[in-house]
Amino acid sequence: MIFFKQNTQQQKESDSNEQNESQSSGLRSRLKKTRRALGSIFGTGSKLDDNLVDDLEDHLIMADMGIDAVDQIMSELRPQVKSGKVKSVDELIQFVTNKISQQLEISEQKLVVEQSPFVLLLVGVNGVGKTTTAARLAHYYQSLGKSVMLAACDTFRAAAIEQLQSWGKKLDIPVVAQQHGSDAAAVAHDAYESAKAKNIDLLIIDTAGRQHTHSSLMEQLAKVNRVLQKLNPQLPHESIIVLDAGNGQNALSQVAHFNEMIPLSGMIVTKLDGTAKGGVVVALAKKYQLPVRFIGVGEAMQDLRLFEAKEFAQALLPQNLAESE
Ligand SMILES: Nc1nc2c(ncn2[C@@H]2O[C@H](COP(=O)(O)OP(=O)(O)OP(=O)(O)O)[C@@H](O)[C@H]2O)c(=O)[nH]1
Ligand SMILES: [Mg+2]
Repeated sequence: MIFFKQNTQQQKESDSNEQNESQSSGLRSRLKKTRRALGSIFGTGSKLDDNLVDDLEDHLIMADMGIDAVDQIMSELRPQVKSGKVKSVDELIQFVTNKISQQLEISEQKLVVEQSPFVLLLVGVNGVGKTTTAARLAHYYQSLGKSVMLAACDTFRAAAIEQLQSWGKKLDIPVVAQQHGSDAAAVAHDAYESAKAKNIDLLIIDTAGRQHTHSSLMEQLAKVNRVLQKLNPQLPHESIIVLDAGNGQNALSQVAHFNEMIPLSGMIVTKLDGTAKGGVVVALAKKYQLPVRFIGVGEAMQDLRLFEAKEFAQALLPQNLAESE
């Protein structure tokens, strides 16, 4: 049994529809690799029979949706097909889309940045998009009128500090940093003190990419967490694991490994534009029930988007036979 940090602010907000309206255009095109892979089973003139249902099951698994989620969908779908309640390919698509959406709903919880400074820690394995995500989050909250500060706690990889500083310059956001090789926990400490002194609303902490087998780096992460908690037991207010959708099922074990070191309160799934494994978001929601705070669907600043279950489910599957590509 895995226990996650409870974030008391995890209510859905009534304005989420409004925000999703502006971001929904384009999500379908960004998820087209996964949708094409799933849609490949629906050829022109394909009809609803046992073969098609079996094919669908295989393709949902290949999209990394995970056995548990797929089993649940199929166990509900098969009786509906048998009894004739689902009687066409289009109805099957609608049924499956709704089931996927229901499974994702638990993870549709918008991050509420309330306390000040609100401390958001980003963690994850190498190259998943943590630093880019830190910059995009900074930009997003800046555009909502929040003052933001970045903390360069990746003191491990060469040029990581400069990478964050360059984002800071572009966005006109202060970056707290020390030299390469310094103690990441000390940087986090200084950054929090500085954010407090400067009345910053949001402090985003970028950390080094690490594999769970790298015990000293994992221990360093636990230390960052401990040092923050000494400053204020509520810190960090949000600990987000950044996951590359292209890692498929491996993303699931990454969540478990990182959560052993620091209690996670949210996930961000990136690179959904570059993979046919977009179903992994469903597997993650099903297994961990953690909020998916944002999704990454491209390399541009605005390609970090709020996660909305229904919109995501509708983008994963062709929405009718005519549309299948
Ligand atoms: N296509 C695409 N690329 C992305 C997305 N998110 C991040 N990237 C790219 O992924 C690459 C790695 O991003 P970084 O932010 O440096 O990753 P990181 O996790 O900080 O890497 P380390 O610090 O080395 O562990 C960059 O080229 C980003 O532009 C996304 O949603 N889609
Ligand atoms: Mg980085």
